[in-house]
Amino acid sequence: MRRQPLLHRDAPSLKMQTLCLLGLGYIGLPTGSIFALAGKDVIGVDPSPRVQAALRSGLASFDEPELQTLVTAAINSGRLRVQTQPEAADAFIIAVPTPLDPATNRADLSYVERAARDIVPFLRRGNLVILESTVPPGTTRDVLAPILAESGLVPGRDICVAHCPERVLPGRILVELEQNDRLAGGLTPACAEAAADLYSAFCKGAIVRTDATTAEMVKVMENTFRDVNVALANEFALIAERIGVDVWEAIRLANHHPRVSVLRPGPGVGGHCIAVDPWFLVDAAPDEARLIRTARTVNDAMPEHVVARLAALVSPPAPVALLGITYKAEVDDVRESPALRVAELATERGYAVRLCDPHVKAQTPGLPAPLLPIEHALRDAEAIVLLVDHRAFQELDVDLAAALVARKRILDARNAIDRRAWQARGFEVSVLGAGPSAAEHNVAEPTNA
Ligand code: SAJ
Repeated sequence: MRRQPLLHRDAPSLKMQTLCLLGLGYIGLPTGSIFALAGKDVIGVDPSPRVQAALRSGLASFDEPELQTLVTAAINSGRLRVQTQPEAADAFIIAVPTPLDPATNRADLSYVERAARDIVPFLRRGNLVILESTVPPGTTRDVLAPILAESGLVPGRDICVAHCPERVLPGRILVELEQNDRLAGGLTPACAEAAADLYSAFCKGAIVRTDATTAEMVKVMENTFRDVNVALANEFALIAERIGVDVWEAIRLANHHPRVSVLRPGPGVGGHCIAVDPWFLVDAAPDEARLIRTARTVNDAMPEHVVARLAALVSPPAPVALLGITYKAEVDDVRESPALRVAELATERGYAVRLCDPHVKAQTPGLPAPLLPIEHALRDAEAIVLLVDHRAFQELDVDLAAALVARKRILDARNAIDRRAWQARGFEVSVLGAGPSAAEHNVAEPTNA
């Protein structure tokens, strides 16, 4: 049930018609498009020439189910305009990246600070400013609000300021944008109310009001919860390998318990959120965040473990086919991808790495080897490593693979293939989290990551 509005005497107008949205990336573009189709006039701002060029030709700048249809409809409605600089609006939404500074493991807030400074000249009394980017707790109050105050307007009195974190799952962004519950974390209760009012334009989930710092903490806690749980699954996999149990069977049985739900082990945790956000809590309270830091370390060590399992199968400079480089299945995103890290490590160790990922564009920068069609990747390979459970790989023609490779060995880091089907075609099948295959029997220490 919606709570009664907590209106302040000097609350700004709740009628927000024109929105200026800074950052047209994974969150900004779908959010801007959905607001446009909900009848708002949206000015989408992004300095990237690549994003500008794509959107000027009516194309979504990344792959996501139904996104192209939504963007086309938004542009055709005339309510989504794309430009490089902000302009005056009723509400401003900041959806820019907050990457990790690799030197310090601290949040790099420079994009948020720049976006805030860019809108200062356009701020008017009664405006609403929303930060959607995931940030360390306290950022809206201690970093964003002071910059906005440079306009001479007082945040929380003359303008509303709120943190409304996105919580959508890549691969399901459009469904979850509309259906998920939303947090409206205001600098004041009136700010929370103004933000909640704006999102009610399209959000069908509950819109839960709170303060900005709590909203920031909640968002980072959610992703940390997932990271720690994946780390536990990964640790179970390492233990299972050590003691000769098949972790996948063990997890299946454990999950029969009504209060147990173990996640899936894999080659590590990637993406721009879950591999990053837990560090915001470690930074906020280094002495207390012991489990969180350890979980990050466990997950970050998984690519090295996969390469150790590969080394037990075949030595460099053997040609190896690495299937999948995205951070998870059915996306085109390689940011912080553990599969990409496996490819880098295997290349460093001297393997002739053949990369294949049908979701990734050939011109993607930073790949350690060129992307190949599946037949080229498999031809004469001495081992296959399945790193991402894309449907295309789960449905791979095993006869074709058997005919192309030089040695029939496959390491499945996602437990995604039908083991029996591959074994029936003569493959030695090794699975992450399960004991070594016959092909690895000459190796004394299968888990020495
Ligand atoms: N992973 C595993 N085993 C699992 C689940 C995930 O190894 O059982 C790995 C994936 O392969 C991937 C990584 O974890 O490398 C993260 O994938 P994900 O699907 O768990 O999450 P993201 O990063 O795509 O999206 C997350 C979501 N957060 C939560 O589920 C708590 C999403 O709701 C957030 O909006 C998003 O982060 C974000 O933008 O913060």
